[in-house]
Amino acid sequence: MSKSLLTALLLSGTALAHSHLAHILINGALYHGFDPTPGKANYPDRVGWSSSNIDDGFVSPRNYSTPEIICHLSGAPPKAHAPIRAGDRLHVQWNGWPQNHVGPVLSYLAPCKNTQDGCGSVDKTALRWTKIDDSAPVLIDPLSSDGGPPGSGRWATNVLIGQNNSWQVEIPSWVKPGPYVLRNEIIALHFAKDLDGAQNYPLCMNLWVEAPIAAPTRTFALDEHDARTFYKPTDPGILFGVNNGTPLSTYKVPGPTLHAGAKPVPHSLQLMSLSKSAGTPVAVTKATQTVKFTAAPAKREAEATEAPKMKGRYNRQG
Ligand SMILES: *[C@@H]1O[C@H](CO)[C@@H](O)[C@H](O)[C@H]1NC(C)=O
Ligand SMILES: *[C@@H]1O[C@H](CO)[C@@H](O)[C@H](O)[C@H]1NC(C)=O
Ligand SMILES: [Cu+2]
Repeated sequence: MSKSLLTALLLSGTALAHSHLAHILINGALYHGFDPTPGKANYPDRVGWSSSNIDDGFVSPRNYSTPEIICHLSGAPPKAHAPIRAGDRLHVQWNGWPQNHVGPVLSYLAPCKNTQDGCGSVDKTALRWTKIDDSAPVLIDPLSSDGGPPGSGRWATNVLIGQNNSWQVEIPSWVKPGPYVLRNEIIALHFAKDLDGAQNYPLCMNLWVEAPIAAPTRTFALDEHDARTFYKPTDPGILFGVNNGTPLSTYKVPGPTLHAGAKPVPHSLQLMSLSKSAGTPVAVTKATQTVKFTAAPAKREAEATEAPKMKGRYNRQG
């Protein structure tokens, strides 16, 4: 039996709460995410993708080349989209985050092309992504006042926790109007010194990008990365001894290169956003226009169909 398998077995009893997408906020308007825990009746007008990770868990490096890494385990899109102008910032609100789950926070954007309903029934394997945030640079804080081990520094996750577990993402002003999937991801590195020890938490949500707030000064083409090629289990930013005294300055954020036209919100400007109103999600018709989303009644889908199938599958380390 391998050492890491033994560790996994020893830790399997300690089911820690990890996280999911609680909601997103766009200029104070709140749109619902998705809660995969059994028995949750999710909002019918949610913009967060559904998944089958009923323990709020993660995707493992061994699944980096499978569809699971795209939008989490069995990820599937909702019909609704949150409208946002190009150049606007949105707040991704995670449902909590454990202090020890340190790592980078990443964001990717993919247009939904050749569809009749925007991203509402998009084939996730056809999505091609542009990295718009890699939460770099990692701040160096030798006193490690944020709960990390001595010398470990200050990770993007520490900043996220400090802002009520939320992260701000800017949609670049040159992004053309239309339907998009935003993929916000935390890679937790607390077990990443072992192969297959990193934990990826990708959250997907549907957006309807509208004309920019201000005309862009430059335009760019989007990148075309397949999420199944983002990471390899042996990448230096994936296989990384976070508690080994490895200097944080040597940490290399994994995945494709940040797009030259991306405008990540720096750590120092990350802040909380209070909900002022309920957002009005839209349904996309003909991929070029929208109507106000009118939701069917909520189904208790997790309870009815997911729970029995999932039983006993999630003996995983926190
Ligand atoms: C990995 O993928 C398999 C097959 O798709 C899935 O059953 C399993 O739950 C996944 N686990 C993790 C931790 O990624
Ligand atoms: C903090 O996050 C929770 C969800 O995790 C949310 O319900 C709450 O409104 C947030 N509080 C603030 C002040 O943003
Ligand atoms: Cu966890």
